Amino acid sequence: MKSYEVNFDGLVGPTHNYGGLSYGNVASQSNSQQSSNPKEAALQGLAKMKALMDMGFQQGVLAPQERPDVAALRRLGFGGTDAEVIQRAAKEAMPLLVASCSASSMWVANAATVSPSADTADGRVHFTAANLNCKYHRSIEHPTTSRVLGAMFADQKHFAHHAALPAVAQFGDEGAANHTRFCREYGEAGVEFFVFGRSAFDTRYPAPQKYPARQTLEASQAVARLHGLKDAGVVYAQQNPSVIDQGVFHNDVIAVGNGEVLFYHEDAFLETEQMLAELQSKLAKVGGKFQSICVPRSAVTVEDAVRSYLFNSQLLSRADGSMLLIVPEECRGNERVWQYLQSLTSSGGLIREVKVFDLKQSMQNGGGPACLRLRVALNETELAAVNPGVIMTAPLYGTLTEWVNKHYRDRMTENDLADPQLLLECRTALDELTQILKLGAVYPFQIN
Ligand code: SUG
Repeated sequence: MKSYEVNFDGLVGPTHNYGGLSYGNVASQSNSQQSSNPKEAALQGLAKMKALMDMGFQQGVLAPQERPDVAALRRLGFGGTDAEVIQRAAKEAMPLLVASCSASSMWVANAATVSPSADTADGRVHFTAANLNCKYHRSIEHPTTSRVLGAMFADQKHFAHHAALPAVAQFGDEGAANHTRFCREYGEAGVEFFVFGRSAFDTRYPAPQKYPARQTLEASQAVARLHGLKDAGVVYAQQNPSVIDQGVFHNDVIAVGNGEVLFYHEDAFLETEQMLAELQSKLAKVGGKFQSICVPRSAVTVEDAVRSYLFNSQLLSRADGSMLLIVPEECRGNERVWQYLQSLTSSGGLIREVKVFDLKQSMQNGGGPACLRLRVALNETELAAVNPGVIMTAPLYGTLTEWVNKHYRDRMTENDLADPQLLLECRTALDELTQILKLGAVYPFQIN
């Protein structure tokens, strides 16, 4: 049976703004308080989805969340009508209003960890929504994420959904941003690679000194257990704490893998040789031939990687067996990175082509091409069981572009977030979106 890697991209929500909310994420911090353009952000994301679909890749779309999150503000003690809740928060605790307005759910690599059916004990595709416990504005995403994923992958014969892990830092889970899967064919058993930043319970593991390590070993192990993965098909590795301290807040900022290939920076991991040997031997047991491409620090520094998001690229398999790298425009803007990419594609290796996308609106908050997509490997039967409303087609692209142009503002600052009219605009837009994507009622304002 045929199998595919389907990329579900997060549609940028209408409140996209630069809140400076993510300590440890250099771009989020340095663009704090700048004016954003939600319309441009959403159109940039849609253009990437359309381009990948036009190249023949399977592409889907994942809906944004209800923001401002009035229910979250109510839980923090702001009362009155919805408009009063927003006005009070704006007056008394602006940072909380900003957090409740974040469009951060666009970075769907953090929405969940997904294990394909070929790896799991019950032969279903398993999803665990990420608790995103490290940042308040992200920790409020998972209940809606679970409802949206449930509406997209509803058929219980093929899909199993797990609630987010306990909401404490010891089980900090950032989803697929720290998870990669190696395999020969998407429909065959593979090796799932979990990268953690620290251990919550075992003091032998070092931890970063400056910035938080968002993902714990214990969270990764819990997800592997929930999904029914075999020990023989799992590899755990620790991220190098010193790169976390340089702004590598997720593993997907310093490494990306696909098929049998891992593309990574020399400084990405601790115990790299041991980790590569384990990946090689476990993949060999399921018939695969592991290959790694190490980018040396002499060619690209960690700082270059963080600025350009070279590794936050999408590594895609083409029909002829070669690979394509989807990178953000910032890679072309960095001389060393661009030079490296030229030499990589002309070296006769597996990665033959680089395609550049303008995702500046998302990049300014630390989200590149890979952050914007959740990968779900599906066989033909499973793909047919996905809610067809969320699969990208030329007509859906047209409808969503029109929808964005109709509902989105082209400028967003803190003052705009305090405007109660924005809440009404967003709810009107999202209500229409759930009809376009055939999701049913998934937002708090639709179900309460
Ligand atoms: O969690 N930025 C996100 C970026 C997530 C990128 N995802 C991956 N690497 N997979 C984060 O730090 C910034 C929001 C703000 O500052 O307004 C933010 O949440």
